[in-house]
Amino acid sequence: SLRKILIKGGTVVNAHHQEVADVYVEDGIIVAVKPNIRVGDDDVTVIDATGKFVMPGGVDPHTHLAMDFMGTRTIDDFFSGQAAALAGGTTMHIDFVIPVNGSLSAGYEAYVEKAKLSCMDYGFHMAVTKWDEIVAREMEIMVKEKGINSFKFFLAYKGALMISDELLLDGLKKCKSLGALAMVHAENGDAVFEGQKRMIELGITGPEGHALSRPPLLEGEGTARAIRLAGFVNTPLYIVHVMSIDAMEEIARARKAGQRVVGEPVVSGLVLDDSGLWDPDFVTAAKFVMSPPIRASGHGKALQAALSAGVLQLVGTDHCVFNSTQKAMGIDDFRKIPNGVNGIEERMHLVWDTLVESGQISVTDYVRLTSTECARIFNMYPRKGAILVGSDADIIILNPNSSFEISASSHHSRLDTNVFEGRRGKGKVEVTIAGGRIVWENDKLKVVPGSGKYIERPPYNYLFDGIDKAEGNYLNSLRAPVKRYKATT
Ligand code: DUC
Ligand code: ZN
Ligand code: ZN
Ligand code: ZN
Repeated sequence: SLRKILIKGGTVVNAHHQEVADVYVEDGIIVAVKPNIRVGDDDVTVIDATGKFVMPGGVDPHTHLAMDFMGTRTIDDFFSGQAAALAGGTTMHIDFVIPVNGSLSAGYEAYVEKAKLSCMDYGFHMAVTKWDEIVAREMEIMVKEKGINSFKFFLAYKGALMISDELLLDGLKKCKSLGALAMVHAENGDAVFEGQKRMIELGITGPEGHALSRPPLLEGEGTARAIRLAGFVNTPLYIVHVMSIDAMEEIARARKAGQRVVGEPVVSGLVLDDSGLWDPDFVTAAKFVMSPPIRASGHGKALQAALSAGVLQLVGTDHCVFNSTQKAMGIDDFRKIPNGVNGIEERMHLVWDTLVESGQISVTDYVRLTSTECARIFNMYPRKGAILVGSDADIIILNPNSSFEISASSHHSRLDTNVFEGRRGKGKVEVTIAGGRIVWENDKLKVVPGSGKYIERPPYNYLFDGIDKAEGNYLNSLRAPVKRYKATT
């Protein structure tokens, strides 16, 4: 029989519009959105959403589940990480496939295996960490056959994932020819390496050395360089984890000049500051280590303002979690602390409390920043990111009068710490519906490994529309070569 859910009386919110309406779901698809829906059957699950917001489930553009990194593996896999996501109102994420010895197809196969545990829908981005004819050909296969339309290039992690400007240019050109979106981790890896050495020489071996070794100016440099090289190739660019004013201002400048650049802050960068890195307790300090680093107070506020002003377009998490014992790999040397913090479970609550509850953005903006814009950019809209007839039934019900509190003792991730420990706020996700199933209700999870689907993302991105004819395009300002005549005597 059909799985039927009727959500009554809530305020249905999309990125463009909100109104009081009912939402009716059959077998994982939204089949009606209008006031006063009546369904005759008695096998319908009815949920009263009066006084609450009914919104598209969160879509997290940036996660690392079951990733092998810095000599260990993240402790949230595709099951535990997604279960945590669902408990926090996120119903889909896009994870980064890391190549195996530079091979994209080997990386892809490994992630297909890892994702078999999935309990919600997911997509893949692909990292590109070396360059040759095989990699170029594999990129094409990923786009044309595997539903991956976004590739990430690391300007940091020297000696591991880092690429040269030459490779970046090759990658940008390849992305452009495939209609795929290029993404960058924008920090100057050579300078970071130098900064790390300097800290160790100064005897600063603790977690605070992490922040001191890679200051905002190196993120500004990486961001500016990537933006300018993307401008030179004339292809759109997506900057992941924008953590600093320095990077944000580069994005603002480029966007103002008409360049197609997207900036993604992450929830840790929006709401935290770097003071935790100076905590005298190593475990407490090490849990804040991620790259680019969480910045001094002031950066987060500026990133919030940039989001509300439209300079930045969507919020991710970079959820990439390591337990205290894993973080302790770097007890004598911050360079060995596995980089990463949590956020997949907390993003929807913290963005609501920080931006909506404080009055910085509207409820429709909230939906755009946490769901719709991600679905649009990565070509899943309106299947994802909308409460419309025909969309997937990935729906949350948020009670603006209820409150949340964050703690490692109650979260659903496998992580034994929480970078947002003790935070509380208004606005709680009371119900999560994923793929037409109620998976989170009354503070209880009902999740089934293997129930999540892979979402293919064909190579369309609206950021490419008319790009080669757009004004301000460097290539369009090229003029015909000067005709020169040989002197005759
Ligand atoms: N930064 C992190 O903190 N973790 C994973 C990779 C990255 O760039
Ligand atoms: Zn309407
Ligand atoms: Zn990164
Ligand atoms: Zn990341």
